[in-house]
Amino acid sequence: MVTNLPAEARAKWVKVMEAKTPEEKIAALEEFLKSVPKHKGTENLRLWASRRLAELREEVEERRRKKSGRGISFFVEKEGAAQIVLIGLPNTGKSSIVKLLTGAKTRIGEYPMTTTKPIPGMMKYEDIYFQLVDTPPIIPGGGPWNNRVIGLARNSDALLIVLSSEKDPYTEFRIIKKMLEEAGILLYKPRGRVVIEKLRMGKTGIRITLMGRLIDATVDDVRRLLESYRIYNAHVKIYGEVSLDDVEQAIFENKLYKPAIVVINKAELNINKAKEAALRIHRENPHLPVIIASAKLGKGFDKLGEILFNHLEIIRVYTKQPNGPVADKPLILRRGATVLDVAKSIHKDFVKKFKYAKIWGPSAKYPGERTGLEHVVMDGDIVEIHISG
Ligand SMILES: Nc1nc2c(ncn2[C@@H]2O[C@H](COP(=O)(O)OP(=O)(O)O)[C@@H](O)[C@H]2O)c(=O)[nH]1
Ligand SMILES: [Mg+2]
Repeated sequence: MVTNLPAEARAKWVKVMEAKTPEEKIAALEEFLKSVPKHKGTENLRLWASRRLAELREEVEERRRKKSGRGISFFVEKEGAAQIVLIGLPNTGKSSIVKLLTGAKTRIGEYPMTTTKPIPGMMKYEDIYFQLVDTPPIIPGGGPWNNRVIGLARNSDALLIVLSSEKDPYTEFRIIKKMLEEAGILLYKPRGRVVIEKLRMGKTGIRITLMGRLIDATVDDVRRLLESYRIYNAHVKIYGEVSLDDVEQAIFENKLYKPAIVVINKAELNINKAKEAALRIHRENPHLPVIIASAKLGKGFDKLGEILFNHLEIIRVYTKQPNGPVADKPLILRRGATVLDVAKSIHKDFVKKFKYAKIWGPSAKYPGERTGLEHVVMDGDIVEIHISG
């Protein structure tokens, strides 16, 4: 980035950070934008700030709509193991896919823009459900729902990017990827990550925790950079490989990684085009699963549940009370979770009173293995926690 922002602009940014309500944030951001000099070095920052402004204005508008009870709310309560938001251009088959996989009553249109609000439905996978959310279309060059669909994407657990083989699936993918990136949503895990937690209370100074490494700067450089933005109390966490630019970027926005799966729909209309696009997208984004499918024929979605499950990096753990039956509904945890996470999700007191756990299943060395809180659990484990008192 290297924005070389003048002191005035940096001071204005402090006001943005301190703003509490969306209205205050909007006012502060407007002031900030005015103070940012217009040159190549600040181009991305200005673009980002304008977009953030647009999103905040939508948020305020949305709240007003909700209060008045009129208009359409875009908020969708999460249900099931994960919320998966569909995203795509008009007429690509998003509504057809949600209807096919969940039975949700969402309208399918011969003409574009039939969907005007998000509609959720539940898709079964083994013993869990994924919540699929149908959405209005993204329209290149600006559509009435673009910002709000991006907002839904930001809050989701994963995305299903829906492309149509009818026209040009590869170009559609590029458009959506670019739009998400401009909103700070990444489809791949970045090589490094910076988290800046601003501390309000007390004079703690700047604490820097290196879980990874700074590639072009020292810890003191980071401290000086933050101080130039008048950030004096913060905890900075550095994961993976991080440059000073990444740190400056993180002062403004935290980039967000969203797992995504690409669905090339309407494949029966032009199977060669679908395959070509799949290859190209896969070559350029080797981490992204790509599915070739047809909602019309109901084909290509057999493996979607399994792919989602793996790509989301979640696991199922079944709890049981000593001498009790195994819960039939699993806890959903992140891969790498430990007995501590299991205990926490049962009850906060379970961590304090913890004595030991007994484990059956993939992570147990033998059935009923006794472990401590640090034991890493795996998909399919049965965990019995013993507490004192
Ligand atoms: N040929 C074909 N048409 C489809 C397929 N999926 C959806 N459609 C049709 O494409 C049109 C738009 O579908 P819809 O689900 O409303 O798309 P949305 O705008 O992305 O929600 C409708 O006429 C659907 O019947 C498919 O796999 N193949
Ligand atoms: Mg639709």
